[in-house]
Amino acid sequence: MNKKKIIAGLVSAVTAFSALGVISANANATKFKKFVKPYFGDVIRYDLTMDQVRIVYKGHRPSETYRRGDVNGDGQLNVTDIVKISAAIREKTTLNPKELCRADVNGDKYINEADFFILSDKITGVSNFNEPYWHSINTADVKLAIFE
Ligand SMILES: [Ca+2]
Ligand SMILES: [Ca+2]
Repeated sequence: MNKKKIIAGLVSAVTAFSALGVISANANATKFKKFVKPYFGDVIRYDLTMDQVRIVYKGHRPSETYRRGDVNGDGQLNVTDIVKISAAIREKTTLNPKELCRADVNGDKYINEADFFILSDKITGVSNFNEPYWHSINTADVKLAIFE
């Protein structure tokens, strides 16, 4: 996928997201206060490093390492991963345990629009995961609470 296509895809994802009112959710915070406890299967925890996420499982199952933000686990960071986060937030789909760990790009144990924007910025080269997050996010807008 070339950069133009990625950006075009991102623009359409962001447009779709805006159309559904998720981006402007600050004005409608109460609308997004529903918490969903996702199914985490055998996952005990996940640890973020600069560009990776390590998923730790119960028992003797070895831990696994993926690229941070690679929601679908194909080794690439692209618009497909953004769309999966967007769809999960809008409850168009659910994420499986591994996808949840890979989707929480800021490591705050929630999947929400912060992850969407941070991953968008990373993919388009606007910023890296370690840079301060500059979008205004109302944490009341959380959709998926993890490990609560
Ligand atoms: Ca991917
Ligand atoms: Ca998050």
